[in-house]
Amino acid sequence: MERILTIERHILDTQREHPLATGVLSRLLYDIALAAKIIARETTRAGLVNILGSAGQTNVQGEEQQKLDVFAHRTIFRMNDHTGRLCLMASEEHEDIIPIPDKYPCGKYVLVFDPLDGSSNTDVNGNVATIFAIHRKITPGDQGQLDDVLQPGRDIVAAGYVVYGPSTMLVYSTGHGVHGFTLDPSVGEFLLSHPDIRIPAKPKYYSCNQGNERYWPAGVRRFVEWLQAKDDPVRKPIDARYSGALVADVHRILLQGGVFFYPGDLRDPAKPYGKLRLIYECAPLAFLVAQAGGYASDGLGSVLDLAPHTLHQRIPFFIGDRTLVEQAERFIQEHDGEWVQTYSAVRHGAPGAAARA
Ligand code: P6P
Repeated sequence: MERILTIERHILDTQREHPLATGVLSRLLYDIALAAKIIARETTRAGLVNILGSAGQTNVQGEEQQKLDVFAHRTIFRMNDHTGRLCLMASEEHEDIIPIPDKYPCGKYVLVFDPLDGSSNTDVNGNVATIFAIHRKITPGDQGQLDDVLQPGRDIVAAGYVVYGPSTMLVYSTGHGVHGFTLDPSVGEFLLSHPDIRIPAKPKYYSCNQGNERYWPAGVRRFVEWLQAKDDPVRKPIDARYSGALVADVHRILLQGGVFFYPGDLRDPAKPYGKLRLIYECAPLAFLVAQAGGYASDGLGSVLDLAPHTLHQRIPFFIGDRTLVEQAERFIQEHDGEWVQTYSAVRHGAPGAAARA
C-alpha cells in the first residue's frame, strides 16, 4: 500500500533535509494548514450558514467585503498572531501592515496573504482561494516594518495557496519543488496527492478576461490572436478557460499547461498596471510557478525581480509556460511602445515618491 503522507509529515521530512532548519518555518506552515482547514469548513458550509453576502463593509481595495473574506482574514490572523514565529503580517483585507500585538513575542518571519481571492465567486458557489507568502525579517528590532513586506518575490522563503473547490487543495513550495495536498475531510488531514508538480511542456489553455480585449494594447491583442493561431493554418489554437478567480485559473495552468494573464491598459493612463496585486497575489504565484518550471512577467520582465514600492501595488500579470509568457513580452515590446513608456514610469514607484510611501 502506497505510503500516505500528511502535509505535517512532508514538512517535517523537508525540514530534516536542512540541518540548520530550526523548525520555526515548519510550524508556521502547520499554522497556515490549520487555518486553511478552518476556512475550508466555512466555505463548504457557506451556503448554509448565511455567511454569504456582503459584510456591509468595503476593504482597502474599495471592494465590498464578503463575510467569508472577513472570516478568512480573521482566521489567518488569529492562528498566527500569538505564536512568536512572526514579526508582522500584511493582508489584502487590511490597509496597513499588521503588527504583532504587544502582548505576544515577535519572530523572524513575515506573513503576507490574500485571505480569500476570487471572493466574488462565493455567491455562485465558485472556487475561492487563500494565497500566502513568507519572508524573513530584514529590518532591525523585534517588530516588523514596512520594508520587511516590500521584498522582491525572489527572496520569498515559502509560498503557496489553498484552493477551496470540489476538494480543498493546498499547494506550496519552500524552494525545493512544488507539492500539492488534498484535504481528506473524514480525517481532517491534507494528504500528498500531487508530489513534485511540474508545469506540462505542452500548453493546453490560455486564460484571460476577453471582455476587456478592446482596452488592451495592440501587442496583447496580437498575443491572443497568436494563441488562437489566427495567422497560422498549420499551428493548432489552444482552448480558452477563465473562471474569474485568479488561483483557480492559475491552478489549472500549473496542472495542465498554458498561460494566464491579466494585462494593464491605458483606459486610465495614471493606472496602466491592471488589477492584480504584486505582494500577496502575483509574487507568491510567480515563486510557485517558477519552482514548477514556469515563469511570470509583468510584461517587461520577471515578477520575482520587482521590488514592491507600496503595500497594495498592482502589476500586469502573465504567468505559466515560459515560452508563451516570453512570446507575450516580445509582442508587447514590438507593438506597445506607448503603454511600455507609461507603465515604466510608475513600475518602480511614482517619480519622486517617498521611498516607502
Ligand atoms: P475580472 C477576483 O476578484 C480577482 O481579484 C482575481 O481573483 C481574478 O483573477 C480577477 O479579480 C478577475 O477580474 O476583471 O476578470 O473580473
